[in-house]
Amino acid sequence: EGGAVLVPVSDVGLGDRAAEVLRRNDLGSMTAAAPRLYPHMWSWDSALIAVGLAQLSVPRAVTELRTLLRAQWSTGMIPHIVFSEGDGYFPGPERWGTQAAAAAPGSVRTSGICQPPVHAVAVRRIVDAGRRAGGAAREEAEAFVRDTFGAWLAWHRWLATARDPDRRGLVEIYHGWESGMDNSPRWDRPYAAVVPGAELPSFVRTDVDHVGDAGERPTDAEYGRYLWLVEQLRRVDYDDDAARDVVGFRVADVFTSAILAVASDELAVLGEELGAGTAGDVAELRELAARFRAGVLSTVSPSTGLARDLDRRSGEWIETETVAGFAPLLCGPDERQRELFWGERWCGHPALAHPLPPTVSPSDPGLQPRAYWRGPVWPIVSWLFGWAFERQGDHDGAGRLREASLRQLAAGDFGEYYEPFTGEPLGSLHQSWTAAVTLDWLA
Ligand code: 9WN
Repeated sequence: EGGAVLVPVSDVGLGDRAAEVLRRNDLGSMTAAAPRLYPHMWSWDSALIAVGLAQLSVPRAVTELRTLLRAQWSTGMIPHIVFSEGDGYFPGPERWGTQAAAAAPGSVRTSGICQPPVHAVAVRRIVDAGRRAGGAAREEAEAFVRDTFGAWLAWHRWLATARDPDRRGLVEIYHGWESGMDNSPRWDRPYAAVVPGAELPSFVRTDVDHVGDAGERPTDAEYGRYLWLVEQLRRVDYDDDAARDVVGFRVADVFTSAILAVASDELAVLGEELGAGTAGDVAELRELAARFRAGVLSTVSPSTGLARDLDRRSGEWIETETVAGFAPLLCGPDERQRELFWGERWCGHPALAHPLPPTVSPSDPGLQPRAYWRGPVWPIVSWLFGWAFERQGDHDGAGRLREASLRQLAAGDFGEYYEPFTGEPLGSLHQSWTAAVTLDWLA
């Protein structure tokens, strides 16, 4: 897998170190996203963690996703956080107050918003790992797909209805956290219109206690807006229809839409292969894949060649050039985007420590190299593109991302994100999904 790239000798042991990170962050039936900063299960993290776990133990990877599905709402939504018993993270379950939501599960505490639907990608990886191992691992992986196909389908359906009511082929998000790229400059314009009310209950942040420098995290002003949106959603008990009318942030997110497109294709193939779901379900998933791919392509800016988000409240395109602009390349081959991706404005920029996609173009003077989603390189983003390239038969592109990523990760810190020009790990260290994608790259 990943092309014929040799791992440097100095990297011997990297896989063992990555496995150790996952073991230490293992809470039993879920994996904490990070040891201190994120002591709970996050939705898109758990999928990527399962990709790594599949290399170590297929049953443990299955357990991870079964735990996540136990938190699924009756609407089909998979919540972005499933809370463990651990504390120290803000906002915790009390602040979310989802127990009042009619659709929330009774037995598990969750947040009330979602994250990108990368899960079917992980399910595919688990099946492939199970088949390679054979025997009981194969049986367990395949049984898992048959058992849970309906739940994943419900999740995709919910995104395609509640979050795309006009059937544009674009998923709407109600919070920057839903994009997984919390403070990306993509969201600056829509967030400028979010003005916390005086009624916003006071709060004390904990995240800044767990990173080297508060400058690597969002600002207090940003947190005020994040909490205000939670407050607005909580007041309507997270009801989908009411939320659409009251929430101060409504953006059609191209990156999430691209993930829904490609994940729907993956799920359709799994359904067909394993005889899970009906022929109608599979056809529906194929339609979703086509609709969301078309939606993503409809946003491409003729001048920059990058996909754009659409602010549904103001009706304006968001022109900010971020890595999310490569959404078309994530959900299908795209020659123009491929050239841009490897070109001087992005991975080919001479000042980069490694030829990997930073969250903002290095040619953009607004890039902030240490600030979270405003410039650093996120290994999971590199992994997603590498996975997509491999899937498209672009083994060269996938191999280049793998090789550069393994060099970036060689010191074994498993940073949450990396400074693009120096290669320094930033944010939380021993981040689970960083360790997990390392294991996949090494497999
Ligand atoms: C809010 C867990 C999560 C990731 C997100 C990342 C960060 C949370 C936070 O951590 O978000 O959901 O508290 O900053 O932005 O992508 O899933 O690793």
